[in-house]
Formats: sequence, C-alpha cells, structure tokens
Amino acid sequence: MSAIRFNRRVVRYFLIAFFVVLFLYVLMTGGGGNSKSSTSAIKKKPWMTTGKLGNFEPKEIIEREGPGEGGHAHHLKPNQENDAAASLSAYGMNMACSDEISLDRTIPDLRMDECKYWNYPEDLPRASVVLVFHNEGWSTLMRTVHSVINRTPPQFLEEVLLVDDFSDKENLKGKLETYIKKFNGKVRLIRNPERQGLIRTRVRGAEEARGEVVIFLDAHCEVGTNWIPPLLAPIYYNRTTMTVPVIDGIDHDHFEYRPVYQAGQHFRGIFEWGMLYKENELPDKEVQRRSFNSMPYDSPTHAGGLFAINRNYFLQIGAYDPGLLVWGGENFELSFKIWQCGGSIQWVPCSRVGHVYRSFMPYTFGKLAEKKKGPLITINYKRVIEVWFDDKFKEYFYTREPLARYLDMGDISEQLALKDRLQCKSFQWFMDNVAYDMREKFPELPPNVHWGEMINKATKECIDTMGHAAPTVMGMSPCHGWGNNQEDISDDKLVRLNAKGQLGVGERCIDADRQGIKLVFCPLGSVEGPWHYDEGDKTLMHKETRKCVALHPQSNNLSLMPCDPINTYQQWVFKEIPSPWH
Ligand SMILES: *[C@@H]1O[C@H](CO)[C@@H](O)[C@H](O)[C@H]1NC(C)=O
Ligand SMILES: *[C@@H]1O[C@H](CO)[C@@H](O)[C@H](O)[C@H]1NC(C)=O
Ligand SMILES: [Mn+2]
Repeated sequence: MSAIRFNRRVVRYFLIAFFVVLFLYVLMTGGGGNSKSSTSAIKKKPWMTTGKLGNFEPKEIIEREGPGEGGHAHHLKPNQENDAAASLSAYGMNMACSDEISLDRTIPDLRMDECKYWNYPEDLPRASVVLVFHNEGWSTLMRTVHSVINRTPPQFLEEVLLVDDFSDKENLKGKLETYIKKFNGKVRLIRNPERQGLIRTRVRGAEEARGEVVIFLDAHCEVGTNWIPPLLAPIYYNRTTMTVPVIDGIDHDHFEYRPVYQAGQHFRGIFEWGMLYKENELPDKEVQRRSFNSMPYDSPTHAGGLFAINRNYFLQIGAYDPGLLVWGGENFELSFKIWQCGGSIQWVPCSRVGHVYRSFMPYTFGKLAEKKKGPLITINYKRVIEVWFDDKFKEYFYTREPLARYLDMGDISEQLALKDRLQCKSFQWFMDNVAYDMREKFPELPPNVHWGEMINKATKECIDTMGHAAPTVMGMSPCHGWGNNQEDISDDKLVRLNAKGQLGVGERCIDADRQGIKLVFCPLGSVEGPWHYDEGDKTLMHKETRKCVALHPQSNNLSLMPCDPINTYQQWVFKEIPSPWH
C-alpha cells in the first residue's frame, strides 16, 4: 500500500514539474510551430558574405571515381548495345547505362559563383520532397532519392514521399518497400489503388505530405549542391510565393549532366496563344529590381515538373483543378491561379536540379484516356483558358486552335466559384503586370479570315506539312487526313489565314522562296504575313513578288508562278473541318 501511495505522489510531482517546464518552454518559443512565423515579425533576409562560404555550403567537396562520376557521360561496351536499345525503347532512357552509375554519384556544381556566399536563416520550413512515378526505372528513381538525402541538410528534410501511380513493374513492389527501410523512415511510400495520372497523383502527394513545404520533383532527377535553402527562403518570407529551381539537363542516353542555359543567363516561363510553353530572356525590369544576379526573380509561369510551395497554401488555392486530365496544362493553371489570386512565382538561380529529358513518353494513359473525345491536352488547355482568361484573350486561343471550340471541357463551375471566392484579378492585370514581356514575342492575334483544309480546285487534294518539322517544303495529300480515330487528330493540314495575310499551321507559318512553298518559323513578334487571298479568283498571291501559289500537275510540287486566275491549279478553297467529335 505505502509503496503505491509513494509512487502516486512521485507521479503527481513529476507531472506538475513537467507542465511547469512545458509552460516555460511555450512562453519562450512563442507557441512553437504555427505561430512561430507570426511572432517573429522581422525575419532576417539572406545575406551575402563575399569571400566566406555561406552557412549551408558543404564543408568539403566530395570526389569519387567511377562510371558517370562528376556528371560525366558513361558509355557502355559494344556488347551491351542490345540492352541499351531495349531499355531506351521501354523507358525513354538508357536504363542499362543508368544501372551502372552509382546512386550516390557526384555531379558538377554549375551554380553561379555568387551562390556560394549566400547565408540563409537557420529556421527555414521543413520540406516533403514528393516524387510521383509510374513504372519508373529503378536506378533513376533511386538516384533521385539518394541525391535528395545526400545533398539536403536533414533539418530541412521532413521526408521523401514516393507516390506510386499504380505501377505494375515487379521491382517497384516488394523490393522497393524493403529498400527504403534503410532510410529509417525518411523515405515513405504510398500507392494509388488505381491509375490517376500525374496531376491528381501530385495532389494526393501534397495531401499526404507532412512537411510545411512540398517540393515536387520528377522521379528522374539529381539535385545540385546546396539546392534547398535558396528554394525554401522565399517561401519562408512569404507563404504565397512558389519557387522554381533552374533545371539542368541529364542526357537520356549516356547520363551526362550539363547546363541547359548559358552561365549567368536567366530565362523565365511564358507561353504562346496555342498554350505551348516558351521561355524568354529575363526582361531588364526584372534585372534591375535585384541587387545581385543570383537572386530569385519573378516568372509568369513554369515548365511544370519541379517546384516548391507551401503545402497549406497549395491546398487552399484548390491545388490543381481536379477536372484536368492526366498530364499537361496544369503548369499554366497553377501559374495563372497563383498570380491572379495574390501570390507569386519566383525562379531561383542558386537552386539547381538536373532532370533526364526522355527521348519519348513511354507510357500509355490506358483507361484514363478512353472516356474522353479529342486530344486530352487541348481539353485541359480549354478548361484552363475558360477559367482564367478574359473573353478577349480566349479568342486568341481559339484563333490559334480553332478545333478547340468543339471540345467538351466538362463542368468548370467549381473553378469559376473558386476564382470568385479568392477574389482573383483579371487576366488583363496578369498580362500588364506579370507577363508584360510576352506581347513583344507573341502579340495579340488578329482573327482568322479562313481556317481549315486548303484544297486545290484542280486535284481536290490538300496542302500538308507531310508530318515534317519546319523548315521544310509543303506537300499535297488527300484531304481529311484525320480519319475516324479520334485520338489521332492530325493538325498537319489545318491551315489558318489571318486578317493580316499570315498563313499558319500549328505554331508555324507558310512562306515562299525559290525552292517552293515552305513551312517556316513564324517571325517572332509579328502577326503580319506575306499573303493576299482573292475571294473572287481564289488565288493566293505572294504580296512581295506578286506571284501566286501554283500546283504543278506532273510533279505535284508547289511553287510561286505568274498569276493566272483561270488556272484551277492556282485556285484554292478553305474548308472548315466539321467537328470530328460529334
Ligand atoms: C506576399 O507576396 C504577394 C505577391 O507578391 C504580395 O502581394 C504580398 O504583399 C506579400 N506578403 C507579404 C507579407 O510580404
Ligand atoms: C519536286 O520537289 C521535290 C522536293 O522539293 C524535288 O526533289 C523535286 O526535284 C521536284 N520536282 C520537280 C519536277 O520540280
Ligand atoms: Mn520528366
């Protein structure tokens, strides 16, 4: 009895002492976790100490010998060519080569020299690095994990979260679960019970992540020296800032690590009116805003795969539109939403991440694509522009992609309600204040006078890029090339004549020279073209030479000839494509 009573008293004193200590602790730290950022109103900005390495720079440079070390190319022996070719066609990258390179290999430090002298606050938020994958090759996936573990200060790494989008490769099952145990809980694996596609799987990763910040990387990356503090710092100062590392290239054949951009040159993400992602040199206005060229700068958009964002903020702004399908356009959706609804996007020169650019996309979308009619990516673009563009800008998209008008984008009322709830600004505001440099590269588009297939009166055949990329000569082929397969819409014969005489095919233009009628790169920043179409004669005249587009009866070749309006080989009619999806 007395022993028990004695124990109870000890326990009681113990508990009192415990709560007193806890109370004092809470008092001193200002409530811990969540309120930390609000109580310490003044946060020390990163500071540069020239000549003295920054506080998170590695203390020693690791050098290693072996295949692919130092980011050098690794070449297989001639007798391995079959394995190389087989893995290249199965994965879009040479896994036979990757498998021979250490998961801990060293890569070159390609940062600007200035980057080594920045100091960052010690209390940056902790990150979950989220890697989404579907049937990824083992060694590229695990090299991504190893590089993050090796090159991230542990106090900033909450976890590496692997999110498996329903892979069926055997080694990504039990073997993977066993392997990650060696990271003592730092690497966590969750799996989708069915295929969801990249976009929805990323959202699931964010929902399940435990870090204050989520950093999305592709599952075939290698992070660079001291990559994480510069990426986390802007988010630490402002939770509505999303950050993007500078991407380096890793060769898909021999895994050489090399810069994509020239040293010290900065680019930022923009787009053209068909919603193809483009990059533009950093405008002077942004250069002048910063005191060092190594500092982060604003960017209208981003390529999509690699970025860091406050987890709660990402979820608060609705993450990605759940109506987006599989892959594509989500980078624009997130960018427009962030900027228009009060946040910002910054590219961070001192944070570099290498990425393997695949030779092609080796996966099918399987069942995910079956339900929809028309090209998935254009459906996504249509959803994005219908939510975020003002009416005037929507027209530019439909001018550039006339068939998109027919596509069923599904219900966007939830997205419009979100835009309303978050009191987001107009697209005009975004163009004037954020993407102000876009206009000089991709001016506002004049309307199409005609669009569709361009049919020759004599042969009833259609002008066609013949599947070749610019610059190339245009050819002729039977009209209505898209057949009945709805997934196989060919844009090669979809021609647009605008009100300024420009003849476009996709993002390219049609022009003429001595060799014939050619598909060329459109002059950047111009919507004017060399053509005059005569609505009566149906001739297409080259304004400068005053000659007309003519088809040669024997060779079926195209060239400029002296105009002869009654010659049917010089007569062209445009036929709009009836909707292939109804
Ligand atoms: C965070 O960034 C946004 C967008 O640039 C800005 O409007 C806002 O004032 C910033 N908030 C703070 C606390 O600095
Ligand atoms: C037709 O065009 C092709 C490709 O440009 C060229 O090789 C060929 O010589 C041309 N034929 C004639 C008869 O001009
Ligand atoms: Mn990738």
